[in-house]
Amino acid sequence: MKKLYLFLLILLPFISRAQSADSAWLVNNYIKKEVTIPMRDGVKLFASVYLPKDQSEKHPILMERTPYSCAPYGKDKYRPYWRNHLIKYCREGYIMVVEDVRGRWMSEGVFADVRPFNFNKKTNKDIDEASDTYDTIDWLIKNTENNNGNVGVSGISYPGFYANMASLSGHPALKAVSPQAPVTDWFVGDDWHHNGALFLMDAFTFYLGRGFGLPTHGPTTKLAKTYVYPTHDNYEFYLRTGALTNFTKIMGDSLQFWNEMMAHPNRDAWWQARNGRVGVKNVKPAMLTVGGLFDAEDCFGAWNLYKAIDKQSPATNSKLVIGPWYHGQWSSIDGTHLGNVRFGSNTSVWFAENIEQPFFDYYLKGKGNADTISKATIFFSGENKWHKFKQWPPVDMTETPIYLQQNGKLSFHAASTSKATFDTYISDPAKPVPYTQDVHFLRTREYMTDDQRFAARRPDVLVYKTDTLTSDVTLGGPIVADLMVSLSNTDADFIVKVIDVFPDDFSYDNKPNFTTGSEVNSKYPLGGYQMLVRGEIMRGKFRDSFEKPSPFVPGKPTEVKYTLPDVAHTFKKGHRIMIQVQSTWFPLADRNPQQFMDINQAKDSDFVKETINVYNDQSKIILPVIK
Ligand code: PG9
Repeated sequence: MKKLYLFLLILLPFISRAQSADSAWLVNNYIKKEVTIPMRDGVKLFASVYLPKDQSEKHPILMERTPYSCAPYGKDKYRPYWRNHLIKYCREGYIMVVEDVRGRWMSEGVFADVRPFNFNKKTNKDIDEASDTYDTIDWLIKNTENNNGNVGVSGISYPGFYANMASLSGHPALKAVSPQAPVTDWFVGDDWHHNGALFLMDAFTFYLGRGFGLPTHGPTTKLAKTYVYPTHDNYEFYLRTGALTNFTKIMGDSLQFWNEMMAHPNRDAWWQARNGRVGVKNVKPAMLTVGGLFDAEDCFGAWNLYKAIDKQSPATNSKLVIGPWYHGQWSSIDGTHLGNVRFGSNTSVWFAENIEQPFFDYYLKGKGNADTISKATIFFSGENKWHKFKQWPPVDMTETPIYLQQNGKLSFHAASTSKATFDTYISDPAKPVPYTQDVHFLRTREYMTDDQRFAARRPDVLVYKTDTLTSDVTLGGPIVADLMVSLSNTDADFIVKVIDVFPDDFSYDNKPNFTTGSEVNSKYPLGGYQMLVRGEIMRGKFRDSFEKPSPFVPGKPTEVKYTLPDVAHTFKKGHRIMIQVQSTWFPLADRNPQQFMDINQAKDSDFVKETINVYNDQSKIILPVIK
């Protein structure tokens, strides 16, 4: 890895020289205005508007609405568009707008996390993020010099949520929207919960670690105070702190959304109102939904918002791009690798130049032809190639079961035995299975492709693997885990991990090429690496219903079936497919007390060990195999 840093040191001056030239260019060719925009209910939202000095043609508007601040504030301070591909939009003459959403930073009003879409807006008092977008666009079109009347909205993650809401605004000037890793469903798959299990580290860090949720009193440019952690070993901190009620005590009453989450342990109307997949009907703008195969935050949102629009708004011109990216990596200058896993090219630069900018140039400037962008453009890791599809999942995808068999065998062929056999482990919440082998303060993004050998060696992780593959196996689509289990208690979590086992003599032939395009030829040995392709948790009590959880009957064989986010991966010939099954994934997910109860109200004394049986042959993983 030393050579890698050396390589970076050589490269960095070139990157920073280019960026300083771009920043000088931006300041010389753009002027910045700070405006307050009146919403229909009188609340004023604050926005920074970057206008090209060029008056030779009328320019489109590209907007981001964000809860993370349109900083820097002050009309002489410029947003660092030069740090990534957005500078290319400035070079193309776009009017760039960033707006603080209602109740955040310099905007007036009351903030609401993932504010529910208001299906029944009747008066000017009935507002939501869609109506705020409508009012913002209307004002910009009427008050921004030299605009060409076309508006685009783009945003990553929480701004991706606002982009999705923008697409429901109905404003005729809004021609193109790109929700990227959009926050879509915080109970089933994004950020805060996966299948009802709380993503503890992300939620606590976001709300208290970053002070996001702490109350502010009127427009401000200052971040609220943040929590001082007693240790930077996150496994230790979250285990030592214990039950969620202890975290709620630390939060105090200041964090409304944390308290609301704790008060809604099941997917009730409160959660459904905050589900960005509900109501994406009659979507007018062209849509480009973007996500990362290895996005630790909103991988679910990208795949499933696209599917929701396709299903609920079939007339919409809706396209999907999924690359081998961590959260937001597509907007970075380096899309060549994640952790130890290499992708063979700079996928971020390719996306920016061949998909995203042609998309907006076509719909906002009438330049080029976005019809050349396929319905679904998907990068397959493992083979490291982009593929284009007319639909997703692909028409030739076959749901193919692979069976968890005795002695750790994994086979596409069901065993003929009728004798019920099972594998057993003891799940101990006092010694949960770590989500990564390293010690960290914050959640890593590399865990999404990290080596899983640390887990495979634990007695509370079941491991199943195929023989060495004699030909490639390509997966494209959602994975379904279909386990037959029995418990000694009345609840448990299940984590299924789909893993690509590299051959013992595997090595990458080159190091990441970052942005120069020149490959540094050298070996990068990863013999026996167990690459996580997809992992997902299911809180067992929600196996039949997220609305009505139910206990397990101790000792009774019970089916736990759930969907893991889509994958696009080729297991190359000579590799093996591996499945790992475990019941803790810490501190990524909160621990299950392993008895049926409202986990948000559990006390430390409620956490008990549990014996878990997984039945061979009846347990299978349904893989989306593409012939
Ligand atoms: N996915 C991140 C997030 C969104 C909303 C709440 C908490 C986290 C993000 O990057 O915005």
